Amino acid sequence: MTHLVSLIGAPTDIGAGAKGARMGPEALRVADFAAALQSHGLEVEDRGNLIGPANPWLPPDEGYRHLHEVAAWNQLVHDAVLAELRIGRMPILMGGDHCLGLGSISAVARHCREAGKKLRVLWLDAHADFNTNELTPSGNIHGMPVACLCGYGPKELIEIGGQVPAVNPKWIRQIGIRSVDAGEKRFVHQVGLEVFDMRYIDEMGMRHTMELALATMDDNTHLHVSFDVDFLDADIAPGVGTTVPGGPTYREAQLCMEMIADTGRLASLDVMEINPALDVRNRTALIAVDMIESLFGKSTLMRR
Ligand code: HAR
Ligand code: MN
Ligand code: MN
Ligand code: MN
Repeated sequence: MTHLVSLIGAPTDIGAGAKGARMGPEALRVADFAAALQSHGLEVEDRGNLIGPANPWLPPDEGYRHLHEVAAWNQLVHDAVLAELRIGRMPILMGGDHCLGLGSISAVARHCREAGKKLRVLWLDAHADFNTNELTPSGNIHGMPVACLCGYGPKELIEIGGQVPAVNPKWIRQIGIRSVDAGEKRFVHQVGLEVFDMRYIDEMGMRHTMELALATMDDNTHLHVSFDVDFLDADIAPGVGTTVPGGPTYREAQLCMEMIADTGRLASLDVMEINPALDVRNRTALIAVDMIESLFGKSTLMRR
């Protein structure tokens, strides 16, 4: 929608089960993320990194690890993302673990309310991230942001965007899902989340999947993409804390990104969970940059 892009670094793994996603923003910079975006006609400002609490690496307390620190980081992300949207720029959040999708999307939802826009969220992930403190097997809050956005979670997380729930589950489409905990699965069904899991993609193909995921948007839709890099098959993106085999191939993921680009509606983006400590020669940041280039129209030689 706009060609003005702002990069926001959120160097933390406060919600994750492995340390290292705190280095994600720097890995993207080393992979020349800004220059790649500029090569597609975007004007890019790197706002630098947010500065939040350190990771104390504690066990769960009442089903949450680091709840207060997670809330503090999400508040910082919320404020930074909202500030960019209010000046008409497209925020790109460089994570950091995926618990920060909560702050980012809470801000996007608030902006949509203010601007009278409809919101569509594409959640590209191996995981549904729909746990609560009672359902979670780990206490890691990066497994909970979608539930929090839908109003299921602790007060200090669900209220960040100023309205509960921040997001109606009907606005969300999840794509690439292949690892969901047992209780989480029941809850996803109960709430009626629209999930295009790997079985669906295997049977119906990425093209049909994306046609459905992108259907019923219009000129007034703000499209947010929350890209958890573990969405990609672990063979092409090893540098994430929770790899799950059997994800989209390079070509399937490219098609997914290209079809999003073709809508012309992308208005905000999260790039999450890159963990350089687990990576090989920055491969995962490089492939993320490659995918995001397609999200901004790189591969589109011919328009239908
Ligand atoms: N479902 C697991 C849990 O809640 C794994 C969490 C998700 N990991 C992520 N987020 N990388 O997508 O502990
Ligand atoms: Mn706007
Ligand atoms: Mn995730
Ligand atoms: Mn994930």
